[in-house]
Amino acid sequence: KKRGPGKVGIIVAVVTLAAVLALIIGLLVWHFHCKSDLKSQKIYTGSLRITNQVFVDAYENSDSAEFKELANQVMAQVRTKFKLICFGSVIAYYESEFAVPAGQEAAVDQAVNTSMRFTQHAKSSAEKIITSPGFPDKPYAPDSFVQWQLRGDPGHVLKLSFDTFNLEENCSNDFVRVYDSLVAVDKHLMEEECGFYSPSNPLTFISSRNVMLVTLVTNKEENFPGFRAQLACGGKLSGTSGSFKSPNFPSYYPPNKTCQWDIEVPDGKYIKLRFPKFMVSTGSLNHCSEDYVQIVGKSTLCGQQPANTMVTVNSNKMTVVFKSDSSQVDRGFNATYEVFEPTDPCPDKFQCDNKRCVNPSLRCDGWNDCGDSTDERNCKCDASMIQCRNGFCKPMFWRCDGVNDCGDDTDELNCGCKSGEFQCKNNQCVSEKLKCDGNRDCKDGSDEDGCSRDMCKDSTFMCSNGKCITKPNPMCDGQDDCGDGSDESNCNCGKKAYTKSRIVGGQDADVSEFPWQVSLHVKNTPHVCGASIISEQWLVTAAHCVQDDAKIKYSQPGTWEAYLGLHTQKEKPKSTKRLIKQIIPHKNYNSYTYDNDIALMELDSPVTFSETIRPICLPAATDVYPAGETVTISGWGATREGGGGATVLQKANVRIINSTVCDELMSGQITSRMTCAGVLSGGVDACQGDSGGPMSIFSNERMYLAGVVSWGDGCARRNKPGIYTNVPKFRAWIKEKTGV
Ligand code: 4AZ
Repeated sequence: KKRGPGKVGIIVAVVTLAAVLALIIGLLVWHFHCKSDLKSQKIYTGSLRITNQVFVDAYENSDSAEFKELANQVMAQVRTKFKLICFGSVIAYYESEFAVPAGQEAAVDQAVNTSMRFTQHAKSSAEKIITSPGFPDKPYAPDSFVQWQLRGDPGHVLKLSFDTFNLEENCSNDFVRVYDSLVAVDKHLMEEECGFYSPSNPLTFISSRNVMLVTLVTNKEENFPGFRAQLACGGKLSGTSGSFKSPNFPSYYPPNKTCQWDIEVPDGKYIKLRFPKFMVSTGSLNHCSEDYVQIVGKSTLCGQQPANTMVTVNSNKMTVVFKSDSSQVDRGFNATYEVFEPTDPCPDKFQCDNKRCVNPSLRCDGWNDCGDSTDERNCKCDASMIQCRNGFCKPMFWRCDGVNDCGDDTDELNCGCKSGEFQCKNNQCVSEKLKCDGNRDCKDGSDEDGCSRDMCKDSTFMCSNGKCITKPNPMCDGQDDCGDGSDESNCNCGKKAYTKSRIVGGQDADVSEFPWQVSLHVKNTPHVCGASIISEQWLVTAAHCVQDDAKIKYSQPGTWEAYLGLHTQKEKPKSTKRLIKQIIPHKNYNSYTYDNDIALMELDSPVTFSETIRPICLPAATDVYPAGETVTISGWGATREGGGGATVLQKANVRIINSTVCDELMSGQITSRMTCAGVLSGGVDACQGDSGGPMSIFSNERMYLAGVVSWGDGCARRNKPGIYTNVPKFRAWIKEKTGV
């Protein structure tokens, strides 16, 4: 007989059922309600404008009393309603953090630990630089989040330039974001960037207000060097002395930059501003309307200024504004300021007549440090200096170099000549080989006095076949006096179209004054190098002009176009253009020492000589140029070191410098294949872009190619002559390669 469940059994079953039901309901409630409440953490950021408030620096610090007071006011406003009065406002940025999901605390901990925050206020005079952590010594860290909050003064905008930017290529791995805001609000995202940007084309951002946020996010994979960025320049300077410089100095400043420095020194003092280096592009117009430094109310400077250019103001305040436009840039400047007492403008210094102050040790050192030579007047010279009669002291190694350095010839008196040299009656030294060669190599012609040559005695010309011609001026008179044509050969060369008779320190050449001058361009680009016409189809240039670099195959004839008969670069379309058929660099050219810096270019078709296109004469292999001889350099190169090229062909006269003296000045780098020429006190020289062009010497009513512009230590620096390839040394090589 089956027994039914007892009373107790029923109660147990009901309770169990109720418990199970409660559990299920509980689980369902937890699942659908409580569980869905455990949201992942979210941080909301945003901003709101607080009107009718003026920003004070203390608001940057959330612990400050000012911040707390404003925050309380805002909370009160938000609770009631917004008041919209729009003059003077403060923008408040906020972040709201929400709960972290259970079980994910560790991950959040890690995220928080690897994140960093930086705050910069672009206020002081120094340029603000931000770099990715570890830059430049090591790559940025993996799995990191870094942010930089950048602030400027109220009313200013921020300009941030990344001069180095090298992140992983894939932006979904590592990236930098730049926000036009202090918080990472998508609406204000200016750009997300990854990969590489060349320093010559830096990433630049300009904010619309005085704040900016930069974030760097990286993941586990591959870490790259990172970035460096700079905030804009300028600021307020005070104290009794200080310094500032143009952005990136001594590297090139960026285009479109304006910086302002406001200097204020103690009351009652005046300010003296000094520019140890000053190179600000004058652009094509050559006046200070493009890039400049303005000392407000006093003067505006541009171009290349002499070292230590000074400006003083008779006030304890000075404002200096630097401005660059969108064209050509240069290296900029560094500047120092100091106070001076109105009653003593040159404390512990020598005061020049032009009001400059120079170190007393610079007095009577042979250099014009004042700019007006007053530091070199009335000097008592020590043993290492030449005592000039006119009271100047000059370095001893300038003695007897053929150059009148004293200005009154004292340094060139009583000079004995070296072995292999002949002393002219005027004390000049010329090579022994030049004696009795038929040319007046001494300025007084004394090298031709008393010559008793058996051959061609009393003759006017010696032919290549040895015949002596006695008729006056047999050369190039249209008659073959020699019988071998040597008196009529090469009659087109070296003649200027004008009978009257950028280079640094030069002047515009006359039209057709240098009809052998060629402008070499890499196709469709501006002038690169100079060259000289030596025949209808051949040019001489420098070997260093035709060396390949990473970007351009300068050694390939197809790279080049030659412009002949050109006066200004603007006339390029009107001038005679030739392509190049063949380039022959000297096989012993040494790119480290610039030895044998000469090359030949064959034109694709011959040119017809004219008033504007003519060859220069080639010198004889035996020609030697005595120190002190005047030579002419020409070219469209830079008109100052680091500056831009000239538009109109420039010319300048310089003088041959004794090779031994030159070798000393150039630290032993001069070979016998080089000739030095210049003005040792500085200011006149060939420069970048003149390379390959001619150094011409006037002799026998013609111009001869004495040298090819080759190299130098900067341009127009004192005691740093220009170095030229010694063309006579290559006469036979030119004949061998071209037949000319
Ligand atoms: C140049 O860079 C260069 N001062 C040419 C000549 C000189 C200097 C530099 C001589 O092509």
